[in-house]
Parts: sequence; structure tokens; C-alpha cells
Amino acid sequence: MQNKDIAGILVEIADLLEIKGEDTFRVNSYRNAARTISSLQEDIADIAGSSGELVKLPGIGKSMAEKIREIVRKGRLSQLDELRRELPPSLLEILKLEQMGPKRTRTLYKQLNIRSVEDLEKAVENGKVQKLEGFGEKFATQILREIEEYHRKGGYKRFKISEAADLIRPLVDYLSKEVKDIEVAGSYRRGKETVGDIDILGISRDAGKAMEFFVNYPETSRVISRGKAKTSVMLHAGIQVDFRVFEKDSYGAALLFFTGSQAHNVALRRICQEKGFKLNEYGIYRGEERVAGTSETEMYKKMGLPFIAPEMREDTGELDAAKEGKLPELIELKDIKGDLQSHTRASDGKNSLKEMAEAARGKGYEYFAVTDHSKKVSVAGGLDEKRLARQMEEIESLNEKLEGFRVLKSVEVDILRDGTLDLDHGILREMDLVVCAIHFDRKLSKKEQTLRVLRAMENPFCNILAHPTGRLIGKRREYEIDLKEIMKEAAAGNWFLEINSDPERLDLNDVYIRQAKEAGVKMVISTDAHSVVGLDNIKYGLMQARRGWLEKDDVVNTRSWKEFRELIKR
Ligand code: DGT
Ligand code: CA
Ligand code: CA
Ligand code: ZN
Repeated sequence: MQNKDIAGILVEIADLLEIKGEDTFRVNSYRNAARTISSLQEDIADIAGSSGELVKLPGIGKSMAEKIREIVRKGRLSQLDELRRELPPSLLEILKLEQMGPKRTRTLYKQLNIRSVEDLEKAVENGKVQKLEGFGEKFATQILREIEEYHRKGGYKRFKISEAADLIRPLVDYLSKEVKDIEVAGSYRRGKETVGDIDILGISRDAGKAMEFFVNYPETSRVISRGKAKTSVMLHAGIQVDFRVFEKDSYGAALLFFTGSQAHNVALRRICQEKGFKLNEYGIYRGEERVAGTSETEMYKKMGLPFIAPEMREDTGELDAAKEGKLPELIELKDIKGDLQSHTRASDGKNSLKEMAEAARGKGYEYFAVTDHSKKVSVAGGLDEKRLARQMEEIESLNEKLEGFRVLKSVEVDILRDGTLDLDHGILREMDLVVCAIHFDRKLSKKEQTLRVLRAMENPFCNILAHPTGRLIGKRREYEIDLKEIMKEAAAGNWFLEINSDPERLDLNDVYIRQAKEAGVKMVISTDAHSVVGLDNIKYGLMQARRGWLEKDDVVNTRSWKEFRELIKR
């Protein structure tokens, strides 16, 4: 993480606190710290190892130092996550407009409940903003011009799949009260890591009534376009939703069409043309006669194809595979027998070992690896050999009580700059499983970084390389590393690459997953949960695995612990 990224997080907190109306002194402490960090010559991440060094910097006190250490360690700050939950994140989009500072944003939010650029545009057009003190006609003209520019630049961000999921859940609940068979299509159904807009389909005989119900959804900020077949709205959260209703007979065709991807659709249309059919969102036609349309399966069948899972519909070879009967049998949630990365209160998790273990058991798993950080990650309360030994005893006594379930003694050990590990080999040898990861020195050259990882993974007790590229979606790029080389060695060396299911990471991503499979690499899907709730993220990792065409056999934590243990022996 670079200095400017860390400063950016602190500035965002300052902005949000200011919008919230916190006192100036507190707000400024974040701005001052951000200023110090961005003007610093050396890497703040390197100083952050000891809080003693940090507090020597101007404008950084003890509690600020703690926060900086948390950012360095996790790439994010829980305080910011909380603030974003408290205030609509779309307020920050408003702040990007030059005319809008935190004070103005706050006034409009408090007085007119303006939560997004969309809200603001509408309120200005309706003349509401101009009536407030300090805004006026001149402001109105300028801001409308600026918003126009903002739209032209395609100012809307893509949403992380988990963010989209949180917005979709209540919306689907709401729509289900009026419309039957609600389905979410588009990139969301294909399981893409980010979603541009939300596409929802439903069955209704009375489309007008369905649309009326849709636009009355309380989270709607603006109706973009309204018709009988399709209506689009903007939600307060700043994401567009397209809602379409169909009749039963064409519902399969609609679902197929609006799930996409567009490239997949184009390829399907070609197949239909070759067979003398016409394809659209209402069905497959021979002349005027509809010959398929009710279900996706029926549609594919008419084209001479088996059902293709939404995650594979990207026109990256799935149609040839389907024609040849060579589609993979994609891994499913029920295949996963255990989670292999998790943190407890011993390092930076929120729940105790026992709580995490019980929650994992409640998911129907057979085993569960507790992988707290090692000591190098001191900001996360990383464990040294002594504390780890104690935790291992705790796990052993817990295991005696948990029948048919096993907590694995494990650790997320840091790979040091020179490729050595952050813990004595003596203790690593005692573990059931060792997960290795990079959290520092991300800026090495590609060659150095690759050698560093390979050197670490040469250790016979290292089993899994966690989050292999280190990226955070929308926040931090991957570090330079030769993944091809890593994959080659992993395939030969009997160690595994992680698919980290944290929706901010999704690392490996879908493209790398597929490359890894082709290189003969086995992978694991882990949550990296820092709380009981985090265990649910497994579904996001699973979707990426499916997008990477993985089958049960490609994923090691679909094995029983007994088989698993055999497999990791080196
Ligand atoms: P997104 O929203 O950017 O994350 O990606 P999608 O895939 O959800 O794209 P979206 O919302 O524009 O459209 C949803 C699906 O509808 C898309 O995957 C395929 C289908 N679709 C939309 N427009 C067209 C089109 O002009 N031609 C074809 N063949 N399909 C289209
Ligand atoms: Ca979409
Ligand atoms: Ca759409
Ligand atoms: Zn990690």
C-alpha cells in the first residue's frame, strides 16, 4: 500500500466525519495526518512496524498511529467500513463535484435527503436546492453543468458483487410481493467480481401494475425511463436497476438473453442462424412460429446444446466445449468440506476460536483451519512461537469436545522479504497446515517477488499460497509477480494456490484460476474470515472458481481431511 493510498483513506474518513457534523478538531486530525503521510519521503508501511516511530511524525498521535498500522496491515480501516455503513457511500460521489464540499454535502443531505449525484441533479431541476441559503441560482447553473460533465465521463462506479448482493436482497424481497418468479440476471448472475448495473426479470400479466410497484420502491432516487416492458431507476446507493417483465412462455428466452454476456448471446445467435432459426429475448423462432422460450434448458436444447452455467457464459470456449460434450461439471457449494483461512481474536479477528469453530461446524464443514497472523504482522497482533504453541493446545482441547469435526492447527505465516518465513520451522512442522502470504515489501521487482515466493514455498511444510496477487478490488493493484512461473512450480511441487473469497480480494481472480487449472494446479477456496459473518463469503470465492471452470476435483478442500492430509504430504 502506497503512502497516497493510506492518505486517501484518512481523507475519506475526514470527509465522512465532516458530513456527519463531527467537530473540526477531530476532522482536522485526520486531514493533518493525511498531509504528513503524503509528503513523506519514505514508505509509511516500513515505518509502521513500530508505533514508536509513527508518533514521531508531525500530526500523528497514538490513536492515529494505531489506525495507520491497521491500514498497512489490512489495506483498509474498520472505522471507515463502519462510517460507510452509517452514511450512504454515494455521498462521496457528490463530494467529487468541484462545487460541493463536505459542508454543502451535509446541508443537502440533512435538509433535502440528497444522497447521490442523481438526487442532487433532480433536486436542482425541481428548484429545491436554490431555495436554501448559500446555494442560489448561480450555484444551480454551475452544478448542473458539472453534473452533465460527470455523466459524460461515465462517473458511475462499478459495485463489488457483495455490495450489489446487499442491495439486491431487499429489492427482491420487495418485488416478490407483487411479481412472480423474480430472477436477477446480468453480470450479477454470471458471478462477476463487480457489477455495473442490476438487471431484474419477473413474470406478470399486468406489466403496468408491476412497473408502478417497482418505481415505488423506497430506495429509488429517480426514475430514469419508464415503459411497460422495461423500467429503469436509480437507487439512492447510486446504482441503476433495469426491471423487465415477461410472460411465462418467453421467460426462459428472456433470462438467457439478459443474463448475457453479450458475447455469449452473439455466439448463440450465430448458432441459431446456422440452424435456420431466429433468436431474440422472446424465444427461438422458425419463421413466425416460436419453437422454444419457456426455460433456458429448452432454449439450449433447441440449439443442440446442454445447459451452460451462467458463470461460463463469456464466449471463452464454452460453446465449443458444449458442442463436444466437454463442459466441466462445475464445483458446487455442497462440495466444500472445510474452510482453510480464518482469523480469531488472537490476531485481528472479531470472534474467539471457539465461536469461529462452532460457526464453521454449523456450516456443515468437516474441518476448519484457524490461521491467525504471524508476529511480523505486529499491527494485527500477530502470534509468535510461544503464543502459537498455546493456541495449538487450545485447539487440541477443543477438538476433544468436537466430534466429527476438526479444527486444524494452522497459521498465516508471513513470507519475509528474502523468502524466509516469519516463524521457526520447528513450530511450523507441528502444524496441520501452513498458509503463507505476503503482507509487506510489495514493491519488489517481478523477478525478486517471484523468487521470494518460490523460495518460501520450497519449504516442505508450506501448503498454501494465500491471496497470490495481493490486489484489493478498486483499491490496490496486484504486486509484480510472475504467476505463470508460480503456477508451474505449484503444479510440480504439491502446494496449492488460494482462491481468497473476501469480496474485496477475490484473489486469484477468474482469469488466473482458469490459467492455473490449465497449468495443472490444484487450488483451495478459503474465506479469510475475520468474523463469524465472514464465513458466508465462501459463495463469492466459489463463483470465481466456477467462472474459472473448476470442478470438484480441482479444489483440494472438497476432500475429506484424511485424503487432504495425504495430499499435502511432501
Ligand atoms: P454490467 O451491467 O456492466 O456489469 O454487465 P451486464 O452483462 O449485466 O450488461 P448489461 O446490464 O448491459 O446487460 C445485461 C445483459 O443483457 C447482457 O449481459 C447481455 C444482454 N444485452 C444487453 N444489451 C444487449 C445487446 O445490445 N445485444 C445483445 N446480444 N445482448 C444484450
Ligand atoms: Ca447489468
Ligand atoms: Ca442493464
Ligand atoms: Zn492475509
